[in-house]
Amino acid sequence: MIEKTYTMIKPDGVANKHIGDIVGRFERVGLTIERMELSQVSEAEAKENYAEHEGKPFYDGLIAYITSGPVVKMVVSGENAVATVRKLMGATDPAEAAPGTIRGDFGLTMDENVIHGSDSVASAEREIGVFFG
Ligand code: IDP
Ligand code: MG
Repeated sequence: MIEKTYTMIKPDGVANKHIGDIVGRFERVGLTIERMELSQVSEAEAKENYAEHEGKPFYDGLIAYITSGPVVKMVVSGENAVATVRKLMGATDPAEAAPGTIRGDFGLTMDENVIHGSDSVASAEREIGVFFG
């Protein structure tokens, strides 16, 4: 099914100059970049996006990290876009992420894991609303 997902290159991914490589991986499998914007995530957007993690021990650090520098926000579409982007991202913890995945290739720890991607079509719709209005 053709669907849209929300994905975001996190501040470490931008700072370490992986934008082109990551966008290239999406295009290589045939996904379409529908929207793309480099900008800073506000504290309000960060809290809305990560509401499910409020109260967890890593929550404050996560909000500080995601607002610490520019990110690249994207809407990506295609067949099974949500699952395909998650597959290309790899496991949440870069230490567990397979080589060849974005997190496996560009990350080292869970505190800076390079990229965000929606985990369902419903989350994608919500997150596109948060970040693109
Ligand atoms: P996901 O990004 O693979 O969907 P989630 O469990 O939804 O993973 O967690 C959201 C984000 O919160 C992760 O990408 C990561 O940046 C951060 N995070 C999750 N668990 C931890 C942790 O144990 N320590 C530090 N950061 C974490
Ligand atoms: Mg998640």
